[in-house]
Amino acid sequence: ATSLNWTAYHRLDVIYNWLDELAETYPDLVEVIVIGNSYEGRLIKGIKITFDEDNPGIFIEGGIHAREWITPATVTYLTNEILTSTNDAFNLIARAHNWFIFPSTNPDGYEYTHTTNRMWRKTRQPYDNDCWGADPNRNWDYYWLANGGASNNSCSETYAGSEPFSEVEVKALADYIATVSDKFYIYLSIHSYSQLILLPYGYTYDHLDNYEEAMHVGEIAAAALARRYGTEYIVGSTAEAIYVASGSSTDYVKAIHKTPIVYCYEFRDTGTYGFLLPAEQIIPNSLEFIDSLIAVIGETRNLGYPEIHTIG
Ligand code: 0X9
Ligand code: ZN
Repeated sequence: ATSLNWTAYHRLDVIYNWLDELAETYPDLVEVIVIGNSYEGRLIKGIKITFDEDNPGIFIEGGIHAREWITPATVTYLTNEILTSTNDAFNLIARAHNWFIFPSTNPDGYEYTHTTNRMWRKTRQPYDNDCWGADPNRNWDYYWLANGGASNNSCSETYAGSEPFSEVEVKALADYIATVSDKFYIYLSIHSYSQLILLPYGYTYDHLDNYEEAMHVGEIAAAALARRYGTEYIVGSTAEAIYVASGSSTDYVKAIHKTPIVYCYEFRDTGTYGFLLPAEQIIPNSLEFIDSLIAVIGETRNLGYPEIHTIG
């Protein structure tokens, strides 16, 4: 039997053991995917849920920033719903897709936030000046270190790394994505906090070719999210809505793999608790997120996806 709860935040081994249990419980659907090892030797583990080989896929990247604990928690909640929900409408949508789900893509950083420094963000590779880690959301090989959207100082919270893909966790994720990029049409990079749905690009103020369409889908998603509890998300192009961020996963996936639907979510809240979001909010955050995801899927389908890939 599988067991996890969403009334507390969990250590990495608890999450990983649960993924293993899912594969044992649902051997025909769930495959554990180990894409590599972290700098400190931990597995980078996710799952693929395959309902039908021909289904369009959705890729979900959680926990790239270590301290954003709500993201692995919510991503695992979604995973559980995909496999166990008794809601017929959600089941239909879930089973019409395949799912690539990585709840914790920065495992060294995540464990460090549990053992040593709750506010750690980066990876844990040692760099110069007695500083550790690069920002794994500034380390991707697309406009790396461009336009002031990252730092070349190893002590900075937004250190881009010594070169693109200097972080083994990021390289492993990018390499895995390359092997399956033709199997998914939605890529979501999950962060906290600020309650935002962000479109590429982050490295430039330039808009996507299909900016209007991507904004429209984002607005539909934010409206669906708000209908559950009134939680307000703002939708926008990353550089405009927050700040220039270069070398991020979403810019890379959009530009290199031409994935039609790419968003960065910034989950609850807007600063009352910030990264220290109480665990009582895991389930409400998850329920409203799932509402928004259903809306993204539905509206992209209305626009002719995944058959036609035109957002670029
Ligand atoms: O700065 C970041 O990496 C993200 N904000 S956070 O507070 N979670 O660190 C925003 C990244 C958004 N940009 C792109 N995904 N391009
Ligand atoms: Zn983040």
